[in-house]
Amino acid sequence: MALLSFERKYRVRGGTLIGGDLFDFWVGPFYVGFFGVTTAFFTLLGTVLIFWGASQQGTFNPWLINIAPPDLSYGLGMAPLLEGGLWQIITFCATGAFISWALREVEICRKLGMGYHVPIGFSFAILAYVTLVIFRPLLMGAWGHGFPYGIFSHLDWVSNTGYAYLHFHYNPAHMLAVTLFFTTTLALALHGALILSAANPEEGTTALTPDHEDTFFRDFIGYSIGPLGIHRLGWLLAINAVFFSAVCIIISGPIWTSGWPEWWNWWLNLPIWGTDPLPVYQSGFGG
Ligand code: 07D
Ligand code: 07D
Ligand code: U10
Repeated sequence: MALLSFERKYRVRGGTLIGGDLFDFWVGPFYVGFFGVTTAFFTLLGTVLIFWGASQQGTFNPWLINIAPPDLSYGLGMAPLLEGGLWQIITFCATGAFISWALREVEICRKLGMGYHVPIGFSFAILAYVTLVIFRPLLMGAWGHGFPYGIFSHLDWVSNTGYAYLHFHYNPAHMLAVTLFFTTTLALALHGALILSAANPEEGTTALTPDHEDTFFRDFIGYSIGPLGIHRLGWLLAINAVFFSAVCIIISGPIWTSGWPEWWNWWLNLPIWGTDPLPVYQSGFGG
C-alpha cells in the first residue's frame, strides 16, 4: 500500500494513553498527542533557558555555550539561576522532554498496533542520561557531579571524570559497554552489507531471497542467525551497550572510589599465580 493511502487509513482516533481525543491529531507529518504538547513545552522552555544562559555567559558561539551545574558546595540544594540553578531547571526540562518523547512513541505504537521495541530502546538512552545527571549526583550528594551542557565542556567533564579514576579503560563495565558498542556496529555493518548484496542486485538481475542470505553465513561461519534473529540481536546488543554504560558510571564514585586499575588486584592476588607477586602489581596493572 502506498505510504500516503496507508496514512489515510491508519490516521484514526484512539490508542492515546492520556487526554482522550484532545490532542489526537496530526500537524503535517507529525503526530501531536498529549505527549507531543509536553515535549514541545519542555523543549521550548529548555532551549529558551539555554539561549538566555548563553546571553548571560556572553557568547552564542555554539562550541562555547556552557551551562554548568552548581558548585559541589550546594550539595543537593537549589542554586541561584546563574550559579547552576539554570542547569537544574534545564535538566528537569530535558528529562521531561525525553520521557514525553518516549511516551509519544508509545502512543504511535499503540495506534499502529506495533510492539514497543522503539520506546523501550529509547528508554535505555534516557536511563543513561538520568544516571549521569540525576541518579549519580543523588548518590554522591551533589548536583555538581552532573555533566555541563556544552559541546566542548561536556567533553572536558568526560575526560576529567575518567582521570579521576586514574584509567577509566580499566573499569570492567566500561569494557563491556565498549565491546557491546563495537559489536553493535559490526552487526549493523554485516546486516547492511548482506541485505544490499542480496536485495539490491545490479541492473537486469533479480533480487535474491533470504535463503541466499542464510546460506551465505552457513557457508561462511557454519551458522545463520536468520532474518528476524539479526534484528533481535542488534537491538539487544544496542540496549545492553547503553545499559552497561549506565552501570560503568553509576559504580564510579558511589561504589568504587579508587582508581580503576586497582579493582583488578583481586585477579592479581588469586592464589593460582604462585607466590611473591611483584610489588608493582599491588597498585594495579599499569596504573
Ligand atoms: C547522530 C542523532 C542526532 C543527534 C545529534 C546531537 C545537541 C546538543 C547543545 C549547544 C549520536 C544533537 C546535539 C542537541 C546541542 C548545546 C548546549 C546521535 C545522533 C547530532 N552528548 N559526546 C557528541 C550529547 C554525553 C561524548 C556530539 C547529548 C555524556 C564524546 C553531540 C548528550 C558522555 C563525544 C553530543 C550527551 C558524552 C560526544 C555528537 C545527552 C557519555 C564526541 C553526538 C543529552 C555518553 C562527540 C564534540 C551524536 C563530539 C559527542 C550530544 C551526553 C561523551 C554534540 C545531547 C556526558 C566523547 N555529544 N556525551 O552523534 O563530537 O550522537 O563532541 O546526554 O566525540 Mg556527547
Ligand atoms: C547519555 C545520551 C542520551 C541521549 C538522549 C537523547 C536530544 C535531542 C535533537 C537531533 C549513553 C538526547 C536528545 C538532546 C536532539 C535533535 C533534533 C548515551 C547518552 C537521552 N570510552 N567514558 C562511555 C569509550 C574513555 C568515560 C560510554 C570508548 C577514556 C566517562 C561508552 C573509549 C576516559 C564516561 C564509552 C573510551 C573515559 C564514559 C558512552 C575509547 C576519558 C561516561 C556511551 C576507544 C579520559 C560514559 C553513561 C554512552 C557513560 C562513558 C566508550 C575512553 C571516561 C561505553 C569506545 C579512557 C567518564 N565511554 N572513556 O553512555 O558510561 O551513551 O555514560 O578509548 O560517563 Mg568512555
Ligand atoms: C529505520 C528503519 C526502517 C526505515 C526507516 C528507519 C530505523 C527498515 C522503513 C528510520 C531511519 C532514518 C530515517 C535514517 C536517519 C535517522 C537517523 C540518522 C537518526 C537521527 C535522526 C535525526 C538526527 C533527525 C531528528 C529529527 C527530529 C527529532 C525531528 C524534529 C521534530 C520536530 C521539530 C517536531 C517534533 C514534534 C513534536 C514535539 C510533537 C508535535 C508537535 C508539533 C508538530 C509542534 C507544534 C506543537 C503543538 C501543536 C503543541 C502546542 C505546543 C505547546 C502548547 C507548547 C507551548 C510552550 C511554550 C513554552 C510556548 O529500520 O525500516 O524504513 O525509515
